[in-house]
Amino acid sequence: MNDNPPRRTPDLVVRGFQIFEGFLDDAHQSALLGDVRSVAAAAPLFAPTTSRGKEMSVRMTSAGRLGWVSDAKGYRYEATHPRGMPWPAIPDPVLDIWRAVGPADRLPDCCLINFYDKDARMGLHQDRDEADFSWPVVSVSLGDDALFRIGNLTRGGKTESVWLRSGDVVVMGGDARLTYHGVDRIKAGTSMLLPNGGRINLTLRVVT
Ligand SMILES: O=C(O)CCC(=O)C(=O)O
Ligand SMILES: [Mn+2]
Repeated sequence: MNDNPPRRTPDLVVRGFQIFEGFLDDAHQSALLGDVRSVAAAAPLFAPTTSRGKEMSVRMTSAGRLGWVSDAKGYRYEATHPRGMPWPAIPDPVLDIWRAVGPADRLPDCCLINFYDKDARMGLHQDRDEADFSWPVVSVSLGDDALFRIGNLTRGGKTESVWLRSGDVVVMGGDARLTYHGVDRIKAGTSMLLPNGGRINLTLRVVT
């Protein structure tokens, strides 16, 4: 990110989700991957379970004051990793993305890091574990392409899908803050960023 990033307009708006295609160039993606690896070295990826005990296919960890966890007690934010360590700070280059596309008056409390292998997916859901939905969610894609599905403000109804590619940034805010969304599949071999393939998604959120 340069010192004074120009405020871009989104390349695509789908049901209120603003999509900035190729927001991060290759050098920024590689640098960000290094930052994500440092976070995962301090706070290892874990496989969350749903409250019904089913293991999710996506592995996760977080950076920031609060991290998102899910287990038998349900979905929530916690100040520590399931193994007890504090979450590492959100790397500054990640905050720069929020500074470029997000609101200026507050920084995110949480950077959730999702790792998808070629078979992982994420079912349609709303992001609703935060206290104030007036703050947007900013999402960053790294690695293999993902088929991202966008639904409605309530479950059901017609959906639209877009491919998210490495370096794309999505802002989910305003009237679309509670729109259902999910990841249907990962297309293996579409990016060279991760040597063993797969996809990393970062989601930045104001939690409290
Ligand atoms: O992986 C993505 O693009 C979306 C992730 C997501 O919706 C979430 O973590 O809540
Ligand atoms: Mn989500």
